[in-house]
Amino acid sequence: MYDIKQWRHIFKLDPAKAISDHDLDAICMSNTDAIMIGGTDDVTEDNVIQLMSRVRRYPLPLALEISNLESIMPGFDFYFVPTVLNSTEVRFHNGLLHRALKQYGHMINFDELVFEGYVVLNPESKVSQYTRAITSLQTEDIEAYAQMANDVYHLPVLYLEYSGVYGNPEDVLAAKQYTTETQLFYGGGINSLARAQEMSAIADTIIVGNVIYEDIKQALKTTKIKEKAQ
Ligand code: 1GP
Repeated sequence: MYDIKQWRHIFKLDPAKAISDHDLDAICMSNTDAIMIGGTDDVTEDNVIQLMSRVRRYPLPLALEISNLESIMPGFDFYFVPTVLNSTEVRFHNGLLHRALKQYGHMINFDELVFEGYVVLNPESKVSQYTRAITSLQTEDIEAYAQMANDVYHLPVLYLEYSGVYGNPEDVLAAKQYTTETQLFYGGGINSLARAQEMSAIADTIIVGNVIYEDIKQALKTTKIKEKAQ
């Protein structure tokens, strides 16, 4: 069985975006640790199943990050269930989870489920608008969320989600001081090896998304963070 604690690099594929077989092959044959499928808009059963079946040909862990109940399906190694800690709406804390458990609770293998605390930090991002997150956070706020995840909720993962912009390394470092047990994910604006190196020196795991669709060569270079460690 795969151990997510060992993952240092994840490519996140958006099922609503087109990717050629050539680019998908390069991503899946790269040195990444895992592929995560997830997005905010237009995530459907149809486009998730299409992408899953294309990625499944490759021998690497595959996770679905749940964005809505309609696109949940069997066949993934892991299911990441976000709880948006700075959302103003209960449904993004536990409301959708409650609905999912009511509907599918009897058939869930909880060993495959990873409850993921999210702190959404880019006010311009779709995820921030969709979840009505309070993004005007000071370093102290981020530290408190990290403490909440690590010491109160005992979440396996805390995800600092800057989606679309590069975050502030000092804030990531502040969160890292508090996540002694919880695995710290960082995602947002990683579009070069230099940025990948900077954030992976702080966070436990980096998530690389948009650049896959914007500059595949730079995307692939971000996996070089793993070469030094090996
Ligand atoms: C998005 O955190 C991921 O959910 C990655 O962010 O798309 O900005 O790389 P980018």
